Amino acid sequence: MKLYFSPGACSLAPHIALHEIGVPFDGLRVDLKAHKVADGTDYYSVNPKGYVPLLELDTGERLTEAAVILQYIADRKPGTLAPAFGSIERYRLMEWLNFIATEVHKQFGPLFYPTTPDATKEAQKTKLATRFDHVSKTLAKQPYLTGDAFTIADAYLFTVVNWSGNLGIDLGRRTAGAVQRDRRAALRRIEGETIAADASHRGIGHALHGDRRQRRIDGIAA
Ligand SMILES: N[C@@H](CCC(=O)N[C@@H](CS)C(=O)NCC(=O)O)C(=O)O
Repeated sequence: MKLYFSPGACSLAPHIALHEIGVPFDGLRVDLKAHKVADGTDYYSVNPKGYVPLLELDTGERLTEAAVILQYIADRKPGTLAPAFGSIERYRLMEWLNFIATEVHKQFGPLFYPTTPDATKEAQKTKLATRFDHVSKTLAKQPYLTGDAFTIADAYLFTVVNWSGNLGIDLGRRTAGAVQRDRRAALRRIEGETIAADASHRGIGHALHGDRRQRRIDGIAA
């Protein structure tokens, strides 16, 4: 399989999922400003939608949309990152994936555009805070979004929370705590892998590359 990704973008979620299930894949880096793949290929010729992530299967078939790609990856190792297809637990997972995609992920966009008026940015932040409040209330009851086990929804949440950086969004204590925990887990699991480069310009990059003290705490040689 091939994953088309851009560092720190939402493609980080399927990147994490691929590492979690341990299937071999090639990561192809896309420059979203130039719309070029690292080898110079015009990215629109790969994905006419122009955005990442895109997963190319060994058959050559191409899948887009993060929530769908995540489920495809999870279903390569059933029972690992997603409950069985057709079960009510699977619908609960899909409910979270849709929530993160539409109520969280896409609400971040206007915060990154320099032309967005300040009043709109403030309104977006308030909306995001209410969404994170819902996440925090869930994480107060259970360690992961759907219960006791890490799933693709947690990988997706981790990725979008990673963008909140210095934007001044109220994540809620539980959400921030869970992301810290997943960051440490990610450190253990993905050390030295291509995903480190994917994460490098955001918060996890700090954990992966910069925070030697945390690396010692986690038992990873600095
Ligand atoms: N609906 C898509 C949205 C993906 C998306 O927003 N990707 C962003 C990075 S997080 C992107 O590639 N933006 C560049 C563009 O839209 O041209 C999905 O859920 O996968």
